[in-house]
Parts: sequence; structure tokens; C-alpha cells
Amino acid sequence: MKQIVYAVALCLFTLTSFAGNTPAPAGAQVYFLSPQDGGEVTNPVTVRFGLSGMGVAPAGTEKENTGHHHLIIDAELPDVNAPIPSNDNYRHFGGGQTEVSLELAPGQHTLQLLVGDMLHIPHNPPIMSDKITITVK
Ligand SMILES: [Cu+2]
Repeated sequence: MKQIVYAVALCLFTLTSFAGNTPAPAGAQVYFLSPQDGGEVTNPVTVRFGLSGMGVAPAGTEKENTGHHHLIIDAELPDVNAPIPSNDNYRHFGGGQTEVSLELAPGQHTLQLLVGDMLHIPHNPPIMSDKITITVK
């Protein structure tokens, strides 16, 4: 009997280790305050991040119901079970910033917001905005 309890405990531990994403606070939402989907904008493009149902905290801060913003530019959603890549297409705002001023090439661009936890890993389920399209004149 003891062995069965031990085996079950080990299984549960293994499962929770793999499903390690920080749970998303119920009802948390991330969205663009600006620009608007379909909007025509000029450089510099000010992108303002909206967040409700949770708080913003700098990367590395262990505090429940918080995260920091990531802006995905002209790219797809990354693997939501791994740290979000960091490059020109996946921008981290680990200081707790809630807006950014961008210089974008003229033409169409897509933008999407994705919240990451203290380790830059999306929550479970991931807290992400709709992907919007803007045109830079
Ligand atoms: Cu990050």
C-alpha cells in the first residue's frame, strides 16, 4: 500500500513538473490601448499595453497574479510552454513598462501582446491579445 501511495505521489509530482506554467489569474486580459486594429499610423508608433485582472511586475519578481508584457512584431505566437524568445520580433518589457515607441518600416505590420511570468514563460492558459494589423505610412 505504501508503495502505491509513493508511486501515485511520484506521478503527480512528475505531472506538475511538466505542466509548470504559472496559472493565469481568472479573467486576466491583455489588449492594445493603441494603436487600433486596422489603424494607419506614422513613426514613431506608440504602442500602449492594457492589462486587467492582474498586475504588472518586473521580470524576476516572484509575486502572485503578476507578469510582464511581451510584444510580438510580425511573428507568430511562440511555444507557450517555454521562455518567450528575445529578439526584434519578440520584445520583452521586463522592467514593467506598459508602452513603447517603435520605428517601423512603412507598410503592414502585425502586433500581438503576450504576458510572461517572472521567468518569461506564458501563463496557463496563455494571456494574449488578439493579433492586430496596422499600416505605417
Ligand atoms: Cu520577458
